[in-house]
Amino acid sequence: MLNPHDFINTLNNRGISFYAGVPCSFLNGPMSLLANRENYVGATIETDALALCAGAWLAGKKTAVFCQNSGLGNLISPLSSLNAPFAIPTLLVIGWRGKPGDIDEPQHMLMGKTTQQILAAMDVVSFELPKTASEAKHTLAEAFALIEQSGKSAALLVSPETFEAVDAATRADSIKAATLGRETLVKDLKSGAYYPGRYDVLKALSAHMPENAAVIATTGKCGRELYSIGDRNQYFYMVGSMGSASAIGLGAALNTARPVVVLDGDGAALMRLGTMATVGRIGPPNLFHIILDNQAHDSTGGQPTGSETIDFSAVAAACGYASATSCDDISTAVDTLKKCLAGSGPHLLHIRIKLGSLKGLVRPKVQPHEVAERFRQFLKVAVLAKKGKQA
Ligand SMILES: Cc1ncc(C[n+]2csc(CCOP(=O)(O)OP(=O)(O)O)c2C)c(N)n1
Repeated sequence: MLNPHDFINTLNNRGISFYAGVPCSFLNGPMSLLANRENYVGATIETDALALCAGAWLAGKKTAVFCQNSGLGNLISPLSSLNAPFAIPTLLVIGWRGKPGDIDEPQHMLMGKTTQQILAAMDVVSFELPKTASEAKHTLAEAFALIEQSGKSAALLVSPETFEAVDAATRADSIKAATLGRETLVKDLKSGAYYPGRYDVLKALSAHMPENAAVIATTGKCGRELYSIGDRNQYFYMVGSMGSASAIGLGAALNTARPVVVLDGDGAALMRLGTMATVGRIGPPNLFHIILDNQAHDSTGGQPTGSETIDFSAVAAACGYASATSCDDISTAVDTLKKCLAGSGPHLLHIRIKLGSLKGLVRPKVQPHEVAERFRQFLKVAVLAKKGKQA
């Protein structure tokens, strides 16, 4: 396995002096180290990570983007229409989920199979990063030679267990350093030590979730915890497609008479903050958007999202949501759920939660296509009811 410190040092010695990225659990070691560097920007979406690096390159830096191949789609626009026409190179370090031959989750299989072809189609030469230091050194030399000679980008594809883990103390220091010294913009919230856990919040909300409500749970551990609390036909557990929960919720809410509850993460909400503008502008009365804010990408190892400076309620209000509430306790969250579902939305609830998830967390045993089908059946009944009322 590769030592994350040595890997970052090698990149620095090769002249890389600006980094940006969105986390991947396969890259947890080096990304935890980068999190506290001044020359690293944790972007909300891969598109921005690449564009940030393009800006830094124009300002004279050599750059590297760290991300997961599930975000490769988000790189296509800048790769094809920014990096290519302007001949702006970068080093892409990409966690290779769903690599052929590896056992991985269903949402990674198609992208895993096509990652190399997609990169090749974008004129990016990719290298598989070996797991031994001497071989990795050789591959890095090849990738850097290619970037220097061709002026094009190159990608290092990183398999699971390529990097050694960074010890917990170093990781905690990195995360603390990344968030240190920034005043929270969210008013009237208690110390982080008292924040409830996501599991407890979900348990309380699901206990008060009306039978007629459709619920969309964001990518990562949120859906897995909701499933662990109790599987229901009206629960849509997202896998992949990070950031899309609120748009899926909006599409559903506009086409059903049922209340639609979106359980979002802070990282996911920030990845597609623009969706809040669309929700506010269109104003579906039956949409209730909940952001469970642990200030981190908990599902990929707890890398900071930077949400401590974001007042999601103020954003929702500015976008035109009918109501917006921030809290850090379960009873306010439950009261807000009851009140909001009784009134006309769209509503936002922003709840601060602590980092961490249920021990031994399982994945839903029901397959994604089955989740979609039963959710569809659940919404269908209400679609008919809505049509009937309108007629
Ligand atoms: C486009 C894309 N980029 C990255 C990932 C990898 N990924 C999966 S879950 C996750 C973290 C989500 O963070 P957040 O929304 O804050 O929820 P939390 O994990 O804290 O519950 C990341 C980065 C992904 N699935 N898709």
